[in-house]
Amino acid sequence: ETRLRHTEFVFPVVVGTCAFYLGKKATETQSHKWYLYLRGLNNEDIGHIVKKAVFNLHPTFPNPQREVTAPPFEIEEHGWGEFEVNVVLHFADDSQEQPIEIYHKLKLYDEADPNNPSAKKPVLNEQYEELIFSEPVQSFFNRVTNY
Ligand code: SLL
Repeated sequence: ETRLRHTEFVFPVVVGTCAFYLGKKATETQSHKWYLYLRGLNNEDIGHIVKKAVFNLHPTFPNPQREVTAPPFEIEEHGWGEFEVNVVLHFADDSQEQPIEIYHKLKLYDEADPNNPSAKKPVLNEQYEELIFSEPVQSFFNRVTNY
């Protein structure tokens, strides 16, 4: 299938984590509840472009490779420590694009106030990414730009 030369399609997304200290319910291994997600920049649908997100967690988690095959591309977990998450994105079949990898840090502590884990505020860490499809396949390009 034809690839469009000199053409680029850019799709902005956000990879994020949001963590909540469990306070009185905190235990040694589960001090926080957290969410990890991939979303469109303005919360728009991304399911027409991304078909699967694989979230590779720290090996201390049971079944650390978490696959989400439909939106919302999000997982919820409990844990005790910060680590770097590896996120692999798989694109719609008609894109004929290879998966890409993004690294993102799960933050549990607010560095402005590191000694106060009991702070009631959730700790948010979001990262802007641009998915860049250069010389995209024509049918994919037409489909996503007319979406
Ligand atoms: C380190 N950054 O370098 C840390 C690793 C791993 C956190 C943090 C597991 C939770 C569970 C969990 O929170 N791991 O046991 O279910 O040592």
